Amino acid sequence: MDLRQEIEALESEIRRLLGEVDSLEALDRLRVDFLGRKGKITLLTKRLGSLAKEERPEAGKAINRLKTWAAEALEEKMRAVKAAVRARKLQQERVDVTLPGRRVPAGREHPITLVSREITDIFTGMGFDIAEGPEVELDYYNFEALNIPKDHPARDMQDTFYVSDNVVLRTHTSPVQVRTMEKQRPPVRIITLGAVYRCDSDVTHTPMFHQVEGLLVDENITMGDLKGVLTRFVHLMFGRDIGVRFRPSFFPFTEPSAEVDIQCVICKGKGCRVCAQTGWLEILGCGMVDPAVYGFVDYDPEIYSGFAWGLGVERVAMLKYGINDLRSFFENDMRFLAQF
Ligand code: 2NL
Repeated sequence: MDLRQEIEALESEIRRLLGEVDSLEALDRLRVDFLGRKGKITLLTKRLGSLAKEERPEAGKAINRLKTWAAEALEEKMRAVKAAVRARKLQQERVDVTLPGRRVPAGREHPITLVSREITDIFTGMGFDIAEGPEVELDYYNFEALNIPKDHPARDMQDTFYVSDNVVLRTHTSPVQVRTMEKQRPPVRIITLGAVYRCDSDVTHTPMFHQVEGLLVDENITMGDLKGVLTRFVHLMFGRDIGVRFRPSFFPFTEPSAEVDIQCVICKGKGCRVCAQTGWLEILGCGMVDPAVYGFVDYDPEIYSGFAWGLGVERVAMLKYGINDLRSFFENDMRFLAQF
């Protein structure tokens, strides 16, 4: 083949190969194959020597043209491949900015939190302060100072979680009231709320539950004040049209003692399964503070009198929202919790 034909053959080979190239790596191999030190075009130059003298300038020019053309063609192809690679990358990394974001599932307040707040808001609205105290409590504050005798069944290992001989998990929030009276002279108007613990677990009892208790001590406080405050509470909590009754009862720390019933919120007093056909639901216990309790906190029962009450938050929440299974409060199923 003469040089001219070879130049033409190389040119068409390069054109063909350039058409097939689709990566920068393949393009670089092409450059080495044709324009490298041992490339096909470079090798052509070495053949000039074998030509007749008068043919050399013309052939040299032709090889240089091929070289320049090939370099430019490669350069141009490189720009095209780079653009294609970039376009491919952009397509792959495409972000649809119009897609809606992923929602972070928001937490909700637990129904026990909501009902506790509703109850405390009612009493703080009447002028009661909130008092706090430990959940791990001395036997003295949990039982002794509340006039609960040593042989009382509540003190049994079966009913109380003992931490040691004289330390228990509080079985009610009353010890907080004793501690407050110890520190503070009357008038005392406080409520306490929080977790309490009883060694009891079945369908209607959980070992931990929540109480709200209240205490009011001042001069000239009577059972009439107790009835007024607690009736007002029931009306704000369950509605003004709800019937309320006070029924005699017994607690070691109050005398006299009573239980407060409200008209059944389900059947409005007609009698149903929830109220066991009585038309009434027990909602809290209360009474005039027993003078024996004043003895422990050094209040003079000749000067001061007062009343106290306690209620279970889970029970109030069940009545208020018509929940029939106590265990729903402790399962933390979002389908239940999200409804309040
Ligand atoms: C109930 C009954 C009650 C009290 C709690 C109390 C506290 C002191 C003195 C006297 Cl420091 N009493 N608290 C009084 C009566 C009833 O709770 O059934 N709770 C769920």
